[in-house]
Amino acid sequence: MKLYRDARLATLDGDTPWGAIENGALLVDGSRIAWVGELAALPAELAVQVQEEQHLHAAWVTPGLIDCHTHLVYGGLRAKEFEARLAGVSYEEIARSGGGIRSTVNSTRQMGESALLKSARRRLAALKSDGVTTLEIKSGYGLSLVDEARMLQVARRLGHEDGISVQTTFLALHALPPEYEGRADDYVSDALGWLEKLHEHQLVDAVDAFCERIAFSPAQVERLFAMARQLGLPVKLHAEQLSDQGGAQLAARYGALSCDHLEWLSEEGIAAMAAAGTVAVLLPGAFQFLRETKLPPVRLLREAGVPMAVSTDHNPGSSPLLSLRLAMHLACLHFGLSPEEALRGATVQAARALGLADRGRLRAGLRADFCVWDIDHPRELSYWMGGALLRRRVCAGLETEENPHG
Ligand code: DI6
Ligand code: FE
Repeated sequence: MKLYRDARLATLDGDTPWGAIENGALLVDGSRIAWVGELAALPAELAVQVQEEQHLHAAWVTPGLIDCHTHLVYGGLRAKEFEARLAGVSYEEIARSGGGIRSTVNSTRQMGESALLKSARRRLAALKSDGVTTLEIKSGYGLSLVDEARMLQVARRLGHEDGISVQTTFLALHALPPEYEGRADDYVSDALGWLEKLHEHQLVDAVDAFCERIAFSPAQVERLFAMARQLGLPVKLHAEQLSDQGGAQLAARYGALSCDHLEWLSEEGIAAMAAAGTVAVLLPGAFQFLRETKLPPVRLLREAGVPMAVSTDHNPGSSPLLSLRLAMHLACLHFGLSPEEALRGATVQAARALGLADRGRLRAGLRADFCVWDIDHPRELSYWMGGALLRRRVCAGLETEENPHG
């Protein structure tokens, strides 16, 4: 076993601030944490099993960061659209005139698996170099069986590479592709068939949809959720991002893992999420990049006891954000999270949003996913706007080499 010692641990376990442990040690057995605590308390029967010691010189250690909502795999960019928006055109106008998600669909359909893999891997490297050890990747820029399958294959392949764990999500109900213009219900019917096939090939860990005026109606989303339930797949929803569609209540009725965005979330939606144990995933990158002004009801969510996760929503149209730490910073600044809530949001609550019980904290028995940081206090993770703070990153017990800052 490998002992990481002389650490300051932000375990995020228990009720103490940050779950902090001074003079801490972390014992790793293969891919798992075998023991966490004050070094002086390490049981003798474990101490004799230590084969290797790493001194961390009082550096802070946190759980590995978890990015629970990304659209990392896609072709093309939307920087021109960004310019148009700066000149006054709205995101919804761009979407309605055939740009937006559809333009990314065009580019994605033209790219083969290896080109998609290469471009996504570059973006993934940025997220990893800032502490991400688990991320979710959605489909939703293919919008046909073969193109959605290719996106999910790429996500799976990234997940088989060392130093990262990937959860895949089927998001065919993201936008209506041009060949189905005026036939949204037929598209939904076809997408249900694709879901069955992709699930058979074990390409799908969860099911998501974009419930919005410019996307799919609650009734259409419900057909998808009913199929997901039949297949035993968990659901989540892009809900109340640009308007209140009652998506949160619908998702909660299906026991959704999470509802994401939530700027227009109603009090009924909050109550439904609280009752169902659904996580609220806050996406301040999209809020900022779209220059939204309507804030998600963070205070009410907090009062209702709804867990709040924080994620990048990385995508080319509404959140070209490649740092989960910067998302934490933006969640504090725009949405009023405390730095500790933001860190818990990108670890403990993000794990919950993915339905993963084996990570998100530093605790014996969980995966050995953790980060060693160049900081004097964990609040700095939400304070700095960028910077190279990560010293070491361990994923499933494996220390990966890609970080140049060590
Ligand atoms: N909401 C979003 O913010 C992203 N997808 C979604 O359903 C935007 C995706 C894009 O503009 O490409
Ligand atoms: Fe999204």
